[in-house]
Amino acid sequence: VRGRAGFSLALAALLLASPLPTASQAVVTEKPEAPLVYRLSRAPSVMIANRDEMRRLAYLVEQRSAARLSASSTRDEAVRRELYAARRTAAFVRGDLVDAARFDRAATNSQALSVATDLLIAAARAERQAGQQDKMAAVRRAVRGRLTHRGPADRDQVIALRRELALASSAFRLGEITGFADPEWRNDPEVRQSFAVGLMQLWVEIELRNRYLDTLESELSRWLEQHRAIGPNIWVQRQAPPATSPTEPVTIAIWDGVDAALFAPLLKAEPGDRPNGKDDDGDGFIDEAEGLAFDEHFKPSSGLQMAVPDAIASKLTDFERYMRGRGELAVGLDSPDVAFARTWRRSLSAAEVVAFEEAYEFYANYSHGTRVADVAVRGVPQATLVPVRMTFSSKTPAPVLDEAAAARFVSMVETATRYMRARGVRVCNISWGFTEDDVEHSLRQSGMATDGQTRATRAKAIFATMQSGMTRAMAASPDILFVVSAGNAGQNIDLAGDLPGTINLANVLTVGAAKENGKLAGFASTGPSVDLYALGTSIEALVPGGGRVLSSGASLSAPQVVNAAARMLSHRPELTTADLVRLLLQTASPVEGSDLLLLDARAALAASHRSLSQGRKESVR
Ligand SMILES: [Ca+2]
Ligand SMILES: [Ca+2]
Repeated sequence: VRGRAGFSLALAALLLASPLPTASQAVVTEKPEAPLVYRLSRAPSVMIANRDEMRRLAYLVEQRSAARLSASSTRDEAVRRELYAARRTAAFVRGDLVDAARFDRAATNSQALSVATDLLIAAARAERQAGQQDKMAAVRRAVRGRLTHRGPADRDQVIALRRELALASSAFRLGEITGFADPEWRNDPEVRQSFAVGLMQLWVEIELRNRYLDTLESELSRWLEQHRAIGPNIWVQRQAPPATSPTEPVTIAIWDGVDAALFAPLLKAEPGDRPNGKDDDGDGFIDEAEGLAFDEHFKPSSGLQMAVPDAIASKLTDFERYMRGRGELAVGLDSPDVAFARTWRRSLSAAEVVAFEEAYEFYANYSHGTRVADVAVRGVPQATLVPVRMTFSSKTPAPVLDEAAAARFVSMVETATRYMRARGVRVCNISWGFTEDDVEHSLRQSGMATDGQTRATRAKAIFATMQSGMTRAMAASPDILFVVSAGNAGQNIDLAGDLPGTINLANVLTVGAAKENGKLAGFASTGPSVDLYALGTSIEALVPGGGRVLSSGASLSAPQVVNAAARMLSHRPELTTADLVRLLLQTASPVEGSDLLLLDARAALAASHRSLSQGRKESVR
């Protein structure tokens, strides 16, 4: 179970960067097919050093992906794009630049090549054709030439590629392979397509792209200098204005850890149960004075924020700065924090990667709820904040999601929702989630079931237990609107079976991430269960200690819907959950060139003022 603030852990680095989607919401839901698997005879770290082995893998991936693409005519758009993206990566490994270009177009559904593919092909061709002396000069000319064809519409791609290059290092990648991919392979040499593609992608990065690193990075920076204009931000006019009349109290739950000191005025301690690990007042909640807490095993715990391990404590400010640098890179900035992130990342040896990744993952999780809460409570002076701490593990392997963990999860969810009902919570933010695949992955990582079929069967049952338990708990809480983030895996959550994003109850809204211009964010997950979209890119938010960072992810889209609902309730506390859902959805609207249903907090608030006189009768739940 992971938070969703746009960070990635370990193997996420091995998962294919999602192809740039042009389509919006996928609507075709089809029966998931058996995953493509590959039996790797050697460890990933051995394979990556062997060109022939990698080529063999590339031919196999090409063959199977092509077969799958031709086997079915109606296909989920995201799945189709992913298969073409796999063929594109395999083509690079096979050394076929013509195929790489062809599959890139199919993967992005566009006549123009993606910037990353375009520049890599141009650089590789220029190097091949150049004489012995001036290879890099020829590469630079070719790259610059290609970039002259790019305009404002390509700005996001240029920024994304530049960010990737700024943090790129072959040593870091090799550290990820030995530290994360090898152990995974030792647990089961039969790996998924995403793993195989990830491995090929790292090969392309290390063997092909990184030789042009400095040239590519400086040319992209140069281009950005010449294209400073930022596109329209549609969210400004959708923002709810500051309250002009007195507001009513409203209680909001953040199902995550928060920095209590930062939100002290919004936390209301209830008497009776001090933090001592015991249920002093016998109400079934332990240490619940200001909020409830659960550890990474879903067991009751104490403290609104997870404890910082000693090894990380001295580095918290560095990781905050690193995160800030990454956030600034994501908007195309150059700054001292960007330089800090770049230098730190590139200075790491392969042996240091696992510790670094786990520590940064810890920081991302540790700061997650504080960022989410900050977005949720802005401009709601009468908010009471009820934190229910989740603890996301940053260790590899994370605690296993087996049958016992599923039972604890269900118990946690029951206790947490009962607590929220007891505290009078009206809106609850859930910026986390997981899929059946995550359960399968957890069993695999823990070496719990080595046989693939057994593992899949167990994962299905474990996931079903968690899903039905959570559905039950939410259904029993009709006065609470649960706002769930759709996630950042760039997948159709209905095909992936995401929990709790695909729980379709009347009091659950699932929110996906859109960009400043109102189009789908590149990482955004979609699917029929996604009810609406809100801004999910480059949002400035508080981190523990009071600093601010820019970060992206559907984790920060969900609290904007929470905020809108809280603003509505702070004017009209008598609105029911059904009223909130109806008004939020009725007022949400696409912008031109998009068919996403986009949150319009201003319109929703205005409609909630109007709705009372006419809306009372129809809003009976
Ligand atoms: Ca108690
Ligand atoms: Ca106690």
